[in-house]
Amino acid sequence: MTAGARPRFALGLGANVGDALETLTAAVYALDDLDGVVIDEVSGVYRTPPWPAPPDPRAVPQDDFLNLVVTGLTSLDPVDLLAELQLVEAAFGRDREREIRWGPRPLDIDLLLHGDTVLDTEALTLPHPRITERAFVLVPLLEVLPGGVLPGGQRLTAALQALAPVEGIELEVRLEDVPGSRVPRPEGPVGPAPSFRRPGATDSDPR
Ligand code: A4P
Ligand code: MG
Repeated sequence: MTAGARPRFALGLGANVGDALETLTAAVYALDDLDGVVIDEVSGVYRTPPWPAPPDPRAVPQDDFLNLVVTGLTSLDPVDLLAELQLVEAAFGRDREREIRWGPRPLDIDLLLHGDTVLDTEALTLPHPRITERAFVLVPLLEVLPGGVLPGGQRLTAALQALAPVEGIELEVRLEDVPGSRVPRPEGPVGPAPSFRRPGATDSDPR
């Protein structure tokens, strides 16, 4: 398959249990390591208040999340890619049996977009059905897809404007040297957590 034939995907990553920054950093490496997946853009890491927020009765009391969005190219079809994403979630400690919906989790990976695919099955809906309701997705997504338009024609900027005023979403850090990070960044380099060591890396492995 030629590079041009591979669709572009976008993933939303969120974490609010354990060392969320370390998890998100390691998860970007883990995703790029998947067969048939190359990460080419990584947004900043944003600190975001849990969604839904009070007074919404569905709100769950929990810590703030860290969120980021990555894009990349894949030779996997959407269903196979989702299966790989769920394996990565599990590898970072996510246990669907024990968690509550929209509650705390060590790592959540949502498949936001897979090329222009539109799908509505029990296992997979594309585009992700709640993109336009969530500033914690739209803010980092617009960073990596400026001018982005959803299959169906809705502009991401219009979706974000519809949520205004957007409050409490703060840029926490930009990951440097992960797959897809762009250098130099205008804000200057800010590294991942000093304790982070890529699983399986050796001293001779520069990545
Ligand atoms: N599924 C269908 N379509 C998709 C898709 N496009 N991507 C199915 C991923 N999964 C998809 O998802 C439930 C099922 O949806 C999956 O088994 C899959 O077959 P899940 O990730 O197991 O459950 P969930 O995460 O509790 O539900 P949901 O609705 O996906 O919620 P989110 O969007 O993942 O919400 N607040 C902030 N600030 N930041 C966050 O990151 N995250 C959540 C979780 C809630 N609040 C948050 C954050
Ligand atoms: Mg999810």
